[in-house]
This record gives sequence, C-alpha cells and structure tokens, in this order.
Amino acid sequence: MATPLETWVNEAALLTKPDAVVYCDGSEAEYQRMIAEMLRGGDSYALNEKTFPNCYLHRSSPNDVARTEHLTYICSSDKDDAGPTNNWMDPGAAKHKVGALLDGAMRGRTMYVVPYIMGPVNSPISKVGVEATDSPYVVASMHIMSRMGKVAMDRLGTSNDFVPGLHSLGDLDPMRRYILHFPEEKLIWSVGSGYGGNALLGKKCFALRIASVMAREQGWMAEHMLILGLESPDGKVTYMGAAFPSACGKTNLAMMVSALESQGYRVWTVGDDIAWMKIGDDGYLHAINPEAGFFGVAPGTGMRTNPNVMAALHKNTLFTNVAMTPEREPWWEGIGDEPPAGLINWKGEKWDSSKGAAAHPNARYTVPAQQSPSISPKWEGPEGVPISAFIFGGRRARVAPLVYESLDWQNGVFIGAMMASETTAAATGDVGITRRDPMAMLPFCGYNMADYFGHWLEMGKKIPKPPKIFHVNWFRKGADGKFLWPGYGENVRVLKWILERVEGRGAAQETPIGYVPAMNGLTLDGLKISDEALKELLSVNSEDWDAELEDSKQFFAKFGERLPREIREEHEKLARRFERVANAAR
Ligand code: SAT
Ligand code: MN
Repeated sequence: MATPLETWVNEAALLTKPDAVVYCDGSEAEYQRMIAEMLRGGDSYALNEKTFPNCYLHRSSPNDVARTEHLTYICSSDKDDAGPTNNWMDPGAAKHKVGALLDGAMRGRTMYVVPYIMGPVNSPISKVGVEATDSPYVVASMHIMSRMGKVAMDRLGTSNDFVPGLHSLGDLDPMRRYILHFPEEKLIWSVGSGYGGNALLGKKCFALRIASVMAREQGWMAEHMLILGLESPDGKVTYMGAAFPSACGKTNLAMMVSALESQGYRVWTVGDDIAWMKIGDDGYLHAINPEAGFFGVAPGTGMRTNPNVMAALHKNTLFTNVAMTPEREPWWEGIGDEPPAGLINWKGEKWDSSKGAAAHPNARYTVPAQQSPSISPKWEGPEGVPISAFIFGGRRARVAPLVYESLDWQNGVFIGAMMASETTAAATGDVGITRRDPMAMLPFCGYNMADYFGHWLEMGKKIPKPPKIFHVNWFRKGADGKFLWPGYGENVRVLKWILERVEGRGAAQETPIGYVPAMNGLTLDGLKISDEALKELLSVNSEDWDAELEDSKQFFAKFGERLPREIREEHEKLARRFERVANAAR
C-alpha cells in the first residue's frame, strides 16, 4: 500500500506531469548533482575554488528577486479567517485557478521530492514537511536551510503528519505567480517564482504562515524572531527572541560580535529568522530554530557589520544575485572595499557606476548555520532554549526610543501589535515607507491578525515564567538626518540593559510608553556619544506619539469587532498616560 507521502507525491505528479520523480536523500553526492544541474542550466557559476571552496553564484530571473506579498494568499474557507491584512482566495477557486497553471508545469523537468525536518532532528518541537519542486536551486538551498532527505524520511515513516508543499517554477512570469496557503488542510502551493521566501517552502510558508495556524490550534508560538544567548561575566547565558521586519538586521544582531567582550559579555547565535516555542516543564517558553542555515541579505554585510557571517561565507555557500570579481569572488555594496575593475553585476553584465548597484539590494547568501563562529552549543538541543526576553523592533527615523520595556505582558503584546517599520528591499514594492507590521508578522501570519493578538494574550496567561517584553530602535535619526546610535556590535549595550531588567536591576525611568533607561542606565564606557544625542535617543516626544496613536488607531480599526478588547484598552491607556503628562506640564 502506498504511504500518505507516496499518495500525495503521486497526485502532485499526476497534476504537474514531470518526466521523472526523484526522492531526495540529503547526501553530499546529491547536493553536488543539484549543483551540476544548476551549472548546466547556465544561470549558476562556480566561484574561486581556492578562496571560496564549494561556493556558487546563482543569478535569478531579473523579475524574481524578492518576496511578492501581493501574490501571496491565505485560502481559508471563510474570508474573515484570513483577516484584513492578508490576500484571500476561496480554497476551491484557488485550486481551480492555480491548478490550471500547475497542470503540466513540470513537463520536460524532474520533480524532486524533498522530505525535510523543521527543527533539530530529535526535538519534540520539530515538524516534518515535504516539498515537491522542479528547481535544482531550491533542492540545493533546502540542503543548507533544513535537515532533509533520509533523516526526515526516518522521522516521518508511514505517518501522515507532514505539511505538503508543491512548488513549480512555471514560466517565472509574475503575471502567473501565486504563493498559496491552505491553513485548514495545512497545504502549500507555489508557482512562478524561484526566490527564497516564495520557493523554499519550509521557511516563510510552512515555518511561519502554516505553523502560526498550528501554533494557535495547539497552544504554542511560531514567530518571525531571531534567537540569541547573551553570556554574562559569570558564564550564565540568557536567551532572547527578537522580532524585526525582513532586512532590519536580525541576522547581524543574532551573530553580533559584542563590543563588551572584554567585560565578559558575548552573544551566541541560536537562530536568525524564525522561532518555534513551546512551554517547557520548567515554566519557561522554550525556543528552537526550525532552520539549519542562514538566508541573509548580502549588501551591507562586511567585517564591520557582521564579522561572524563573513568568516562563515568562505565555504559551502550559495550566493544569489551578488556581483562577481574577475577572480570569481563574490562582491556586494558594503562588503568593505571599493568595487574592483572588471566587476560583473548581478545580471551578468560588465559593471560600471552608471549601472547602479552591482549586487541586487536583496542579494542573498545561503550558508550552513554551524559555520558561524558564534553558533550556540545549544542550537540543536532538542529541548530548545528558555526565553527570558522578547524584543520587538523596527526601522524608525523618529518616534521610538533606543529601547523601552513594557509595563507588563498585555502592554507588551500591545507594543508588538503597534510595531511599525520603514519598508526594505526584501519585498517587492516601495522602499522606505512606514507601515504597521505587528510582531514583524504582517506578511507571515497565516490567519486573522486580530485572532493572532488574541493568541498572544492567551499565551501570557499560560506561560508560568513569561519573557519580559521590550522594544528597540537602532535607526533613530537626529535633526541632521544622521543615525544617533552606532548599532552593530554596540547594540550589546542595549542587550545588557535588557538582561539587567530581566534580573530586576538596570536603572530606568518610567514614561507613558514604558520603562526607558535612566541617563546613567546604559553601559557606555568606550563609546563616544554626546549627552545630547543620548537624551534624544531616549526621549519620548508626545507630538510624535500623538501621530503614532492616531495612525495605529486607524490600523486597529481595520479589524473591527474582532480586535481583542485588551488591545483597545491598552491604546486608550497609552493615550491617557500622555494626557496626564501634558496636564502636569501645564
Ligand atoms: O525572502 S525571505 O522571506 O526568505 C527572507 C525575508 O524576507 O525575511
Ligand atoms: Mn525574515
């Protein structure tokens, strides 16, 4: 008898009609076969085998370089279950429409069946997915980003407990591109794109959109969060989860080389993008990183911003849409040196400055996580790491101070729900516009975000030792338009304050938005920052916050009656705290 996996694969093959079906085993030999296939395809290149052994450059189709949120759908039977922030299609209509695009889409191609585990092989928090794809680049990327092949087959056995995902490149035409999620069936369909977040279905599609639905049904959390451990001088490691929108520095923060290393503060990386969390027997929320690799933004990455990842990228790395030097080494803006003569840009053209950026702004590296010198010894522990703090953050030139702590869990959930950030190149669309992005999950929540806020509020009641909730903003600018805070390795000073607050220490001042460090609260020795800059960084400007209250009110209004009462209450309470301050000043 066919197993549930075989039954699904047979149906997928009947629809897409590939010339051959290959079950992947996850071996090194298989990885090399995929690379050979990519090189034959003509859109991939071997890099310098001396300085970048086993590294390759892949060039995508120029119209397929980022996630396409406007082509991403949640297909629940009831439109309201997708909510006002998701695109919605009726599941039957979606299958009819996109089924027509998938019909025969793999003719002349091979269907690779990739069984994979999201999470450490033996963790009870991990889950199995299966992706059927006609892209060797996707298979090679899944080799790096997940534990796949035999290990996943062994875990799955004959069970039906897996999330299926069908992916075809189709003709790569954005007019025929759809990324569909069926939350009731726990199924993913993706056609017309080979780009990471659209095509590596274990990542955003499963580990966030489908998993967020499962997490709510089953009482756990699937979040767009990095996971890091901050080691203090006594050797104790405190774990934190941090949610920032795509391309706001999650990878750099997770892999930070601490500016306070000489004082005994060091950062360990558990994950850089996604956290799955369950309540452990000790009462803490325990987090695993469902991924096995980092899919990071290359431009802006250099020895100054992320030396750990730079050290990791010299072997076994797949680069996408970066530029290439005449020595066949990868190059991008911000790598730390001037563009060399004879540079080839991401489109494969001879580059000169009239051609704009040489690497695409959303060019990426895909690298095994274990290659980072900062990888935590606990990163594959089946029990996950206990989380003591959640950090929300965005890219805000104004409004949000460097760091503040919520008054309590409910207030913290409200702070997460209010989150906003200036948009980046990680998604197609305008860059630099401020948009609301609650918990950095706006593009990744597989159900109505009002219910998602409700789930957060519920979890707060269930977790015996809940993380404290903070908000940070590394991107605040002064009147001269320059960043007030140096960022990168210096961010450890903020993490240290967070650690102290978790331990009931750390000097703070109470403001209407929560606890902000006192002027002497942050450890600033060895850093050149003026008192005026510090004051501005920590200031809470009531005019900015009035605008913030108004804008967020309009955002919350979208959810109508479904918005949890607690969120509305917190909004009113925040407005009242500002009124009180204004009255006192009068
Ligand atoms: O492109 S991905 O969605 O995989 C990465 C990101 O945008 O966070
Ligand atoms: Mn992300």
